[in-house]
Amino acid sequence: MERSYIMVKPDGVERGLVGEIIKRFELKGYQLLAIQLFKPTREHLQEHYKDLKEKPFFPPLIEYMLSGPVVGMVWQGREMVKVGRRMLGETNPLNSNPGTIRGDFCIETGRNLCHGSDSVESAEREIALWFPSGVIQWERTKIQKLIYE
Ligand code: DAT
Ligand code: MG
Repeated sequence: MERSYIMVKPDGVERGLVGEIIKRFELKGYQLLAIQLFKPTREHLQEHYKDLKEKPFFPPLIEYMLSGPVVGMVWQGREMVKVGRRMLGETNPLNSNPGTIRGDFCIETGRNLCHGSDSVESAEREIALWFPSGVIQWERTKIQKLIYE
């Protein structure tokens, strides 16, 4: 089982899309391990996006991420990182297929609603950054056998 850090960005929170995004991961069969509304500091966001700090879009990205609260989540399941990103869609929402979150609900790269870890290593780094005291590792009983062989 893999874990991924999935985050609803300020536009998604303010537009009332938190429930819709949670619903998609729940209906897929993934398991929620942690969820919290955060008002992160600039330093925290710079750490989260540190791989992008040389990019020209880094300053506006940080301002956008500071524009309101975000909802950070940890989801767990088989191939969670790859499938989670497929469920989010492409970085540019105009390249995202209908049926994906970005494909269905947004238009601009700089307002693309959600974040998903891009590798297992970055997922574990991001989970430790946003949930430093750890997450609840709970076992599902009956439903686990209905979702996995
Ligand atoms: P993703 O969020 O799909 O993993 P990323 O990690 O490359 O994409 O970039 C993080 C965020 O930065 C992305 O969600 C939106 C913004 N961004 C990425 N590429 C951009 C670009 N070319 N122009 C403007 N913003 C960009
Ligand atoms: Mg990324």
